[in-house]
Amino acid sequence: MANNKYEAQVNEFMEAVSKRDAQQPEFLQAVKEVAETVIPFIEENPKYKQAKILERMVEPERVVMFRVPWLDDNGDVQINRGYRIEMNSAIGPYKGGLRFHPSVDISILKFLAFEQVFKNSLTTLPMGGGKGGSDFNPKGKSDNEVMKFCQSFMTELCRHIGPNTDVPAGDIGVGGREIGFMFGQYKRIRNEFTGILTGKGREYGGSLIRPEATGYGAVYFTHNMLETKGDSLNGKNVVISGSGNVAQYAAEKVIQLGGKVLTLSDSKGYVYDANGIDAEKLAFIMDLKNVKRGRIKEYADAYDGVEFHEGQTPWGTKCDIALPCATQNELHEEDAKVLVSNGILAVTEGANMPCTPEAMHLFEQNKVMYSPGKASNAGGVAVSGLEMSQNSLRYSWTREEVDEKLKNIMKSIHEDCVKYGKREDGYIDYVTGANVAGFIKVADAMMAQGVV
Ligand code: NDP
Ligand code: 2IT
Repeated sequence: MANNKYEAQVNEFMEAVSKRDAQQPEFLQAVKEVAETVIPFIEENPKYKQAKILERMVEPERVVMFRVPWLDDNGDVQINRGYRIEMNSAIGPYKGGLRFHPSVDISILKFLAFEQVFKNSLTTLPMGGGKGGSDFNPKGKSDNEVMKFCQSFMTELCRHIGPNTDVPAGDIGVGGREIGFMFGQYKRIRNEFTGILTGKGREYGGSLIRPEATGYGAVYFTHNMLETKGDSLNGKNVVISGSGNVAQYAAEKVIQLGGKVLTLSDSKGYVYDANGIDAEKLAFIMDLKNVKRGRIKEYADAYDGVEFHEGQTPWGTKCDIALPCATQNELHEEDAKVLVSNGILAVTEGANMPCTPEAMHLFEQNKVMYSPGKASNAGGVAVSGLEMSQNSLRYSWTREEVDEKLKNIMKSIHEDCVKYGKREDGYIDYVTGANVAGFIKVADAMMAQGVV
């Protein structure tokens, strides 16, 4: 990961970014990880240095911030803040999710938008990078309140997006329900049925496999990683965090490939099922989370032998593979130490930046296979890209066709990581591989388009 030869250049670059964006810790964290791995490449390819490509990439092309007023079920006025960060459009329209969570601020969205630029570049599809959302908390809100909020949010957002401009999708707190409400409002205001969001329902332009894509993609990527050692997921003990969209479908694919899912979690704690969460139990969890909008604790209440560990994350569980699929900075150095001492083989990020830099370095030092989210969770946005293609074609591909394309894209991302990240001793530095491969495509497009 870090290449000490160019430490001075990295420090100088980070000082400049930190000065401008001092109040944005998550953004600085994401930039630093990229700077440490990409600056050595830039130093050895000075054309990118002269054109100040990385300096331009850390400056969003546009940041939109707006008021979102709405009426709750009591008739009281509520005010939230909405955002869209249009980070980079060198290789395609801005593309990336919307997050509705009380923690949402400029720092979190800029980190996500920055990561998205590299991730989208890796997918092989023509998508720039963006991210948006709101500090709105959907938890405990009625469907009517969520609809009111989504309509107000889209009333402003619709001025800034379009099928050739910016195409948002879901992220934390934004799933099929929210996308539907926002799509309806866009269509109503603009009188236009067009693919301005991805993750839509099947009946109105959504792609098959989009709900599954991030989780499935992360597991396909894990399979590709294990394959480099002649190994597979079959019989492996897998610890997953989160119990939302990404975690659920990661669990589904692990089960299908013969692995044993021991845990899932939410912000209140984790459940441990020593017998493994099988397909039938996962169906219960999907209904609990997606239909009843319940808490993961209720899984432990419903099944014998399942433990609920309140207020804890699942990383203390002995396992072969860890899939952090909840949120940023959810796996710390202490957790990494425990995983390593328990003999972990691979850590694949389903979430964006779930491992802290210290945890990441510990995995690297111990030669644990470790993949950053921008490589291993790119399946979601990749199928979003395929949804955009299908919308443009006014056509839809079958489940098998989309799944096959997803598998091929994850394989291609893995190959790119190996190409730019394999060391002389054979260790694959997926962080460097993903950052450098993602950088080159965007950088070359920016060079070709002049100083814009
Ligand atoms: P969901 O909203 O469906 O689920 C989020 C899950 O993470 C929930 O279980 C939630 O628990 C938990 N969680 C959220 N915030 C926290 C927190 N601060 N501390 C502990 N747990 C938390 O989101 P997704 O599954 O879509 O997203 C999960 C991660 O994957 C995010 O990092 C997202 O950026 C990333 N991602 C998502 C993609 C997608 O296509 N959806 C694509 C690529 C990456 P609780 O209910 O208690 O809040
Ligand atoms: O972080 C991500 O890649 C996403 N939330 C999905 C973005 C998308 O446009 O599908």
